[in-house]
Amino acid sequence: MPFALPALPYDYAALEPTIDKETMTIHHDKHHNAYVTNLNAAIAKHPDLEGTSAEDLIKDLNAIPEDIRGAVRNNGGGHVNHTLFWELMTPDGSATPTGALAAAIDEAFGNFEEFKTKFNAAGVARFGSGWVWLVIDGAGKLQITSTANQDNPVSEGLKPVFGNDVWEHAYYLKYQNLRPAYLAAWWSVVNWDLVGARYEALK
Ligand code: MN3
Repeated sequence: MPFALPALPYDYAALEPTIDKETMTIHHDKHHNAYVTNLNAAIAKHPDLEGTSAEDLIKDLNAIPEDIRGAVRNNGGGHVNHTLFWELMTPDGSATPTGALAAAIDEAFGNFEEFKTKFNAAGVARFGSGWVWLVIDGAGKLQITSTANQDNPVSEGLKPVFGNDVWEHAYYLKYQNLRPAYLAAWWSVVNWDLVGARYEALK
């Protein structure tokens, strides 16, 4: 089995009250685990792909054999997206980005508050299930984008700096239908040290 469920880098209850323990447990142990199981099942049909990373698999989906392309898109994306998602949250992060990322956000969006407003609006506007992202585009500029289902911006040639999961499974137990309230609260658990370092590495 080439892919494995990574352990959460903190306790299931660590992000309370923003994200409750039960949501984290189901989200990680059931949803993410299912993406890993289904990705392994797909790759087992084409063992020549066993040495390829999940991110490389979804970077060029046209190169994936047609019989498993949909499964790799959904489950490879699900694995990559959630692996990043757990890492980019923390119970004890700083309140705002710093350094090069903070400067780039100010340049692209005016200031951090305006950036958050636009990011939250893109998350609300995503109809159905999906993700909202901060990405670096081909010109090296920051953009807010959103993807459907488990699609990841790398499939479009973009570099995701961080993203938020707006599937109902990410917030429904605590926030019910109030996706805007979840999006607004989520900023308090972002790991800006990791996200800032990721921006430096990707730009
Ligand atoms: Mn999810």
